[in-house]
Amino acid sequence: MESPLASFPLRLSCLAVVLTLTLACTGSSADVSPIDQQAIRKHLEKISANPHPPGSPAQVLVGDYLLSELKSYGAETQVDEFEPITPIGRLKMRNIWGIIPGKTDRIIILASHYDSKYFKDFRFVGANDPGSSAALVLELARLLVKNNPTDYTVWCTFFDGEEAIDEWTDLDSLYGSRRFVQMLESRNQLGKLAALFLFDLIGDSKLTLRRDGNSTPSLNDIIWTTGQEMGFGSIFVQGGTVVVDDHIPFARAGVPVVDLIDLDYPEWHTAADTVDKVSIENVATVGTVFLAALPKLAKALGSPPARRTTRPVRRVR
Ligand code: 1BN
Ligand code: ZN
Repeated sequence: MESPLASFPLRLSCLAVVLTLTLACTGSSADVSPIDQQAIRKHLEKISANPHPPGSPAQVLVGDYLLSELKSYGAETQVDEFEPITPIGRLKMRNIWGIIPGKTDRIIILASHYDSKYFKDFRFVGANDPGSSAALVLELARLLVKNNPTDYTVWCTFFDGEEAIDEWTDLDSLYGSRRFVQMLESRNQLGKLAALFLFDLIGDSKLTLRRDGNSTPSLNDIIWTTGQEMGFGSIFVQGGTVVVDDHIPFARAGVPVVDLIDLDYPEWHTAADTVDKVSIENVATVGTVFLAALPKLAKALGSPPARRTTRPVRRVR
């Protein structure tokens, strides 16, 4: 008679196949995501503890928090201070970014704004706008320091002064991103920038992200197809929208851009945009999909030429 153990390896491999299929069928790709939802919650609570419009003491504290987190991950940090004229006078602002080295000096920017909109009549902490996206970009920085899956240098960037101080106009909005593009131009670094990926309002409990018409279609397609293939078609939905946000100064300068944003958020720019409205799971899903798409995005942007470490050698005939 055949020993009960004789078919053991076969049974084991059958079990492995069944387990793999079960995981695939339950769409649990997010289960293996490296994104730490507790970390996102911690960042969100810190960033959205108080109203923090540009120029306020609370915004200085939020900026200091971003800097100390980026440093704690091992990223080199940079700060650009500026003082634009706004409808309520000059305001001190800071753009902040963490640098994650790659094999080349060509740059991909992952970005969020980190100012909450100034409202004089009510308390606005901006948990989804911008807390959710600023928290995600911090978490992406932590993970990318450990493993940058591209050859690009990645800058995890936080823009100040995205919101209009009064009414949204070309001059009263996007203070930080307009300044950032000017800074890159003045440093002759704009040519090094391969793409900018912007996150904004990504924490609605009914999150629906539509391709933005001001973003680069081929890059949009990579992200939305990845999201749908991973089983998140209810978030990465078909259809389009057109958004003006921090990606526009970059798009105007000829940089490929994507804005991941859901403006269909009932609490948008109201006192009810508080931490309890943010779905940490949806924020994490956006991060999981973006991380899965990143190698494909980098490939689509072209392999950057390797940074020369030695002087070119002249061939002698
Ligand atoms: C995004 C988040 N925006 C402001 N907070 C930009 C925007 C302003 C988008 C007005 C649509 C209308
Ligand atoms: Zn806003």
